[in-house]
Amino acid sequence: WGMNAQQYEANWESLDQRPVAGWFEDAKFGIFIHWGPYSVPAWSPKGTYSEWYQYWLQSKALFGNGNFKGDEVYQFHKKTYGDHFDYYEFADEFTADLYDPEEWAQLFEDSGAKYIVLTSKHHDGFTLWPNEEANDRGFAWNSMETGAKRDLAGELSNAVKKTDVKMGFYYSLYEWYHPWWQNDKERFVKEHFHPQFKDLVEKYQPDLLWGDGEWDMEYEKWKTPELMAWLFNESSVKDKVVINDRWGKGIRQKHGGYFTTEYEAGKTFSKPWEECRGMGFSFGYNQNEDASDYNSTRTLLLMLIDIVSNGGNLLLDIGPDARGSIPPIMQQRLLEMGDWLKVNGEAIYGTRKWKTPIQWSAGDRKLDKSTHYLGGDYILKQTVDPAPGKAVKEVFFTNKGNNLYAITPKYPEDQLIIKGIKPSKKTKVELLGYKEQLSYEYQNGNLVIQVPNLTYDELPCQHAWSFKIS
Ligand code: FUL
Repeated sequence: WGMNAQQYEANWESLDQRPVAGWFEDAKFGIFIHWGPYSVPAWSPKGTYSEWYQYWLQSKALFGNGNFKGDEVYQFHKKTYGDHFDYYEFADEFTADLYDPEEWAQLFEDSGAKYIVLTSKHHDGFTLWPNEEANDRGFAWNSMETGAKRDLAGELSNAVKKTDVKMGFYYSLYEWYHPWWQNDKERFVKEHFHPQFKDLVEKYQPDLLWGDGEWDMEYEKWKTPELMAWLFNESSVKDKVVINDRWGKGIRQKHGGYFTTEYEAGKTFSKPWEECRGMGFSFGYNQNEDASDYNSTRTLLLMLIDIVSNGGNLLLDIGPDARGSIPPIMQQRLLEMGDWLKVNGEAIYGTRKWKTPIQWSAGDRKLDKSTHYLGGDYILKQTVDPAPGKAVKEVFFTNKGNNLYAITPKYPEDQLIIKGIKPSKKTKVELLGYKEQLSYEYQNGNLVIQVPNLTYDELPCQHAWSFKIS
């Protein structure tokens, strides 16, 4: 994809011409990591984002208006840390003393994820790497000079680059309480945002940059077309870097690199795209979420399969704690997804959307509103547990070359019927992870596959099964 044969101009028309590197669309599964001073309290009301802790704390403290659940954070904060404990003091308790980047990298590999995206800086402005601009508030506000005293981002980048997993950084454009952001936006962009972003790029030469916090200001004022033209024409990653679509108000799902959705499963695009979400709801670690708030491995896998059959990637989030441990429930979900991908990865990685992404059963396909996208309910209702009269997604398809993969969320009893597929003389059918070829017939315009009757222990995997039709 010789993407750098050309110089890009500082406008979206030109920048949009640049193809998204093929590895991104092949990768399908990535891990998002939200980690920062908010990982110290690691608390917010259920159904909210714990990485927004400072915002809710301050809005209550400043305006006393009990903003969207803000009051609960304020009350929690007062009770736990007292009246005079400032959010900025969390930096010293963000110790990362159990942080082992090599161990994290091993977990990512074992999960089957092909890329990760770490919050280099969230909306609180704290950087996980030594950066000068982070301190232009007048005090140290980066991980190298506070609690952890380490280059957390750089260490992870080094560890991950020794593996086949690609390294990405999330980067928030705006910062809630940066004085220049509040009083002098031009100065914020010129003296803070642009040089800081360039420092991140040139220090770690990431494979992917995930902008965010863009929605409060137009791209012209952010001068992101200029910055992206620098990235594509001049930076050390100009030939490889992948970007998302959050680079100014109104840009999302219109311009940039690949398109992003956030708890919006069900949308699809012709451009490469990616759905991000937590395992429960929050992105940052939220100790208020219980085991029952976490989606099961099966639900998460069905989400992945659903998204992949629609041509997208899943960027699934984890929230390490302040000491640098990844909560075991998150590790377990990742490892179990990895077990499934070891058997079924062939039906996921490197595939593309097929002309028919999904085979539905008869019935009504509309979800009722209570089956929302925030939990995993929608996917369970669409696959294994439909309400009466509702259609169910019987088969998810993916395509790679001459192979069609049919992934079923239920292990078929005796037969799997694939509608409208005509085998040729050379057609072979296999079940991934099972040694023998499967026999099939062509009946009434459908491919009818004979499925071996296997016991629980004989099944090649759990949760979903992949039939390869070549
Ligand atoms: C959002 C942010 O506001 C959230 O905190 C989170 O980082 C998510 C991925 O993007 O827009």
